[in-house]
Amino acid sequence: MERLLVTGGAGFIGSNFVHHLVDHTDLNITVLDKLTYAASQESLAGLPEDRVQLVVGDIADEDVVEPLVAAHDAVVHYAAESHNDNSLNDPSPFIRTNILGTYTILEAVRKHDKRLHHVSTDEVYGDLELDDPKRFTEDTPYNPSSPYSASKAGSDHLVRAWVRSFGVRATVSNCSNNYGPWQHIEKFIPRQITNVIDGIRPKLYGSGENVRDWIHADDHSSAVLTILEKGRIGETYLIGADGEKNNLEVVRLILTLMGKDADDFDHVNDRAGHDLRYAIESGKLRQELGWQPQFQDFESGLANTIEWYQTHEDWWRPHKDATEAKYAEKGQ
Ligand code: NAD
Ligand code: TDX
Repeated sequence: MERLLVTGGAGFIGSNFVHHLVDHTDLNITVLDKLTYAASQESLAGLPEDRVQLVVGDIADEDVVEPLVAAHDAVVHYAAESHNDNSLNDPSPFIRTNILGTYTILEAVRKHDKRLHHVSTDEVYGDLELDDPKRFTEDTPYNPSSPYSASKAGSDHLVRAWVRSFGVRATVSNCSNNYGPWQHIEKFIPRQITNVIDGIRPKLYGSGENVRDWIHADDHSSAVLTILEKGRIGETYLIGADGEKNNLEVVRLILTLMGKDADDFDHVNDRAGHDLRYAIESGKLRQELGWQPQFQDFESGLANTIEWYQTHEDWWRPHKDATEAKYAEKGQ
């Protein structure tokens, strides 16, 4: 494998993966990205031009996708509409990009017999009760709750069907909630960090008891590369780093790390259909493929992330007012 096509490589996690590839492989990388509101070309700045190329285009556009797939050895597919709250406001781009876009990629890899790794989310499994001792495994039945997670579930099913029906050489990974630098400030952790910087009280949906299983984006990237290199075709791997925390704990930690009173937050309107708890059992990936997360300590990973947002205000500031105005319309 010499040439890799990375869709959505200008987004939060895709760009982290491109940096990871530059540092840990000799691959030449083409990023295919539509540069939506969620993308950031700055996240790719400074990478070697002889190894990383950006093509601006839509994964649902067959005329763009097919020749690119033909010219590469494998595809790692990150491109998606990714934010649950946006999917509640307007599901249409989620259906188009996440379902039709994945279908377009699948038809191209089928035609040109290329290896595919499809990046997905633990949200396809729905949610767990707060007091349930179980975690998600590769055998958990699909039960998505939101338009976003349903569209990702649909994309996973398409990949599985193309493997079984057409012999497409694909793997799938379902990862838990990522945090780290370059995450759009619409998402929970960067929204609250930038609120505190601005002197705004962090905003917790509902009771704040909802649990997410946090993993640093660097660990997600190393897991995806491990699956690309060593994963068994047709298999699904769950990616997680034993990082379960409820939203209340995360907000209190952000406030404390930023030198504020831990109770200095507000409860706001809950998200419609808000999933209670996600939790990943990642034994298959660890035991079969030998992967281990590097960020074992959430508090220090979060402290680094806070520092990154404090020192990269130029990057997020232009998006802050519009992001908050959208939330304000819903009392969030
Ligand atoms: P993001 O929203 O930060 O980035 C998505 C990228 O995809 C952007 O650069 C955007 O421009 C691009 N894109 C969107 N529509 C496109 C289209 N039609 N054609 C080409 N490019 C398009 O998302 P993220 O948080 O980096 O998530 C990346 C992937 O990882 C997604 O598939 C998501 O479902 C999955 N995932 C995310 C998380 C998480 O916690 N953020 C967890 C598990 C899985
Ligand atoms: O202001 C907020 N207040 C709040 O309490 C926001 C933006 C969120 N929340 C809550 C909702 C969730 O319980 O925080 C939790 C995390 O919210 P998000 O950052 O929106 O993430 P989530 O909905 O859990 O989905 C994320 O993880 C799985 C990513 O956005 C998805 O792309 C990924 O698939």
